[in-house]
Amino acid sequence: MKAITQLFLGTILTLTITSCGTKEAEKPEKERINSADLYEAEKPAYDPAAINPDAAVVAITIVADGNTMAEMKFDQKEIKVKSGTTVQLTLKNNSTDASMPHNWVLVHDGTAERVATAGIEAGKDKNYVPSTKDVLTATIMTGPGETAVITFPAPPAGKYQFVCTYPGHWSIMNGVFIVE
Ligand SMILES: [Cu+2]
Repeated sequence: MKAITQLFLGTILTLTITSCGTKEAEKPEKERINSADLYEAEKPAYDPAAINPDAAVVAITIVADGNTMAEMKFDQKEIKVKSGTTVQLTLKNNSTDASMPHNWVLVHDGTAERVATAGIEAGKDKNYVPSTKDVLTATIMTGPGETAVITFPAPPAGKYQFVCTYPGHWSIMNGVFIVE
């Protein structure tokens, strides 16, 4: 009798293991856990329009100066903001020379050159801002004496870059944007 019971239990155990083993494989493709899905879920796309009305607003003014390629510069090389805030960024183009249009483009760290190069291709109609995931947000292109204001939620904590994508400007007109 003991032997029969053991055999019986053994059979149940084997059946259970077998059915567990086949269940996962029988699941439709989309119900299975997929590492790529998890990666997407952990990294939602940044939405510059998703402003939290309760967030503190941080006003930042950045000035673009100079009337020649040798003189042109942003007056700041580094901007720091706290995560969870709303950033209201004002770009003031203080130049007086028609050859000095500037914009302010927030990009993922290490992509300033790539974005600016793609910006040339994007052309004047797109303010020299390419449509790529490298770009988080951007102002319009300002002419001499003009000002542009953009409001956007601080992206997730980390290091970013800002850059002017007017052709020929990126290597001088860039800086670091840190979200703490
Ligand atoms: Cu510029």
